Parts: sequence; structure tokens; C-alpha cells
Amino acid sequence: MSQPERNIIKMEDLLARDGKNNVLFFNYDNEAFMNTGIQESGATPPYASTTTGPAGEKIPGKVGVKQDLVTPFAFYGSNALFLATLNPAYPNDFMGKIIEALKTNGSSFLQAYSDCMRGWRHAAEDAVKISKLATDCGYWPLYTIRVTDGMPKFSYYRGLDIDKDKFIEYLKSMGRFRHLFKPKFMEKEIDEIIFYTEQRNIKLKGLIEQFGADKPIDIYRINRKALEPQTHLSPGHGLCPGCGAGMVLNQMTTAATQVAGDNIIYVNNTSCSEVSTSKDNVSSWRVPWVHHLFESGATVADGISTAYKILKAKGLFDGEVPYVIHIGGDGSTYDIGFQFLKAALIRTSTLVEMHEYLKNQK
Ligand SMILES: Cc1ncc(C[n+]2csc(CCOP(=O)(O)OP(=O)(O)O)c2C)c(N)n1
Ligand SMILES: [Mg+2]
Repeated sequence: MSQPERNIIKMEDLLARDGKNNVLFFNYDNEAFMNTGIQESGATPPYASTTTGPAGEKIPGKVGVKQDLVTPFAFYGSNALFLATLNPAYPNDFMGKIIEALKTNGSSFLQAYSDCMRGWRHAAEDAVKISKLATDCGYWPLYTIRVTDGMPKFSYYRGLDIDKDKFIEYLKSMGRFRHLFKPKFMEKEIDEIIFYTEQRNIKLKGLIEQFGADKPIDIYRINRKALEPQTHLSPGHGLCPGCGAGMVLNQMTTAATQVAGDNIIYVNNTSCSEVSTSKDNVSSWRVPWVHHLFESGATVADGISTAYKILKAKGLFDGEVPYVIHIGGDGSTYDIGFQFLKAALIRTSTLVEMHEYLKNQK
């Protein structure tokens, strides 16, 4: 069998592209409602212990699956959309995807793995090791879906195959799964987590086969020495030591700085990333930043972006339309807030994109 072809994507080529995103909807997934006290969400993996589904005599942690959010978005009938999963343990892939998203017409939804030492119960210094293991064991595959003229094309980078030894090492490394190993080895439950994950990956491989890009493996080439330092977020933050969201925000703002400079507006749902970068009337953000309700930030982000385009179409604004990034946690993405996100994503990837006056407004 011949090897699948690799699509080498250079940062310089991405930056030279003409496309421009309406809104980048960005979910950092720490797999629970963390800032409010580690409550279970639709993103929590099976049998992880949380404060609302604690492992004990009755249940061994969450009873239910980790929902797949990214692939269904490919089939909502969007006209132009960039979808991908990211992991800050793979920074070139991470930053490449942010840059490509911002340089793609329509809108985008990205989902980033976001370690939480506090909620997942492990030492702060293990955050990068655990993040890397997540992709290497097959738990957090890195893939991309580009929807152009309504047609989705799937591609991937790595993490589609389950490595059982690494998977067990992954589970063992976190207190939220400790009950599966002590006092006794709960083989059935461990096998089930692996089974659910493998089913998801088999489905993903099927989609890559049916809707595959001509070159199905994406490799981003980022010359990290050539990157401008990010100018969006001040140094220092109120996140926990070793917090994955810190790595995520750092890489996201660095990539966004390359594309947008400071012509950017962030909208943040209530979450760790929000509470840790704002306090009373003080904010760590150096560019315009809006904190909106837990559930409705996506709508606000769409409103801001579309309002600029309408003003421009009417001749009432002659500047460059700003880039807009919406940031939400998993609670506000999977659960409360999903309907806002889904509708805003469809509007910005279809209605705005196909509108006679609003499309291609820069
Ligand atoms: C309608 C509504 N319900 C509940 C809350 C309280 N609340 C604020 S943030 C949050 C959880 C956020 O979880 P997530 O989106 O995963 O972000 P994280 O804290 O994990 O970063 C909750 C329940 C709220 N602000 N509004
Ligand atoms: Mg969360």
C-alpha cells in the first residue's frame, strides 16, 4: 500500500494568503466546569471523577461518553469553515492551525486540549508530559476539516491509533482516574474507556477515507525564531501553576499576533481563562476584550464582526475590519451555550459568507 501524501503548509504561505476569517470560535477543553469547582460536562471522559459525579461505591466516575463536537460541525451545511483539534504539546501544529483559521474565509471552530492540574489531580510539572501523551496514546487525535463551497475535506496530523500501554500510562498519571487502579484494577472500566475512544477514532478514520483531502496528512512548518512576540496578553496571570490554558492562550495569542497585529477583538465566555485575566475593572488584555455571559459569547462575537462589516458596506467605517476570536471553555461549548455557538457558527460561515454585501469585506 502506498503511503498517504503529506501536505506541507508553510507559515509564510499562510500569511501571504488573501482569505480572512469572520469569527474564530475557540474552545479550550479542560473536560469539566473548572473555575466553579470541577463539575462534570459533556466533554468529561467516561469514568473520570468530578465533584458532581464522584467515583465511589455507586458509580465509578462519569457514566457517559465524551461527546464528539468537532466532526458534526462539518455537516451543518456551512459554506466556508475551518475545523480542527489542537494540542499545545504540538506547538507547530497548534499555531499553524490558528494562523490558517484566521486566513480562511467564513468562520472556524477549533478545539484545544487543555490540561488542568487542579481538576485532573496531578503535579503541575507533569502538564506537558500528560498533554503529549494524550495525543500519542490516541486519546486526543489531531485532525482538520476544511469545508469549501459546502464540501468537507478531512485530513490529520497524528494520534488516530490507540497505543494501549500509553493509554494506561495516561489514565494512571491523573488522580481523576486513580479509582480505576486502586484499591483494585478495574479492567472492565479501563477497557470501556479505550473501547469508546477507539470507536470514535474508527469513525474518524472512516470520515477521512470517505471525505479525505488529496493529501491527507497536514504538516505545518513554523519557523518559531521568526515569530513576533505576542502583544495581546500581558505577562503573568491568575491561572494555576502549570495550567494548560496558559499554554493554550500563549500559543493562540502568538499565532494571532502574526496575522492580526493588534487589530483584533476577543470575546470571552465566563471560564478559567476569563476569571484569571480580569479582576474588577482591571484586565490583562492589551487589545479590546469583552467578557460576556457564560452562554452567549459566541453570539456577541458574531454581532461585533458582522456589525463592522455592515458599517463598512454602508460606508460608515473605513478602517480594516478587526479579527474576532471567541474563547469558551468546554462547559460553555458543549452544554450551556451550545445553541448560541452552533447558530453563530452557521451564520458566520454561511449567511455572512454568501451575502452580496458582506462577503469578502475586509
Ligand atoms: C447561566 C449560567 N449558569 C452558570 C454559571 C456559573 N458558571 C460560570 S463559569 C461556569 C463553568 C465554566 O466551565 P467551562 O466553560 O468548562 O470553563 P472552565 O471554568 O473549565 O475554564 C459556570 C457553571 C453562569 N455564569 N451562568
Ligand atoms: Mg472547562
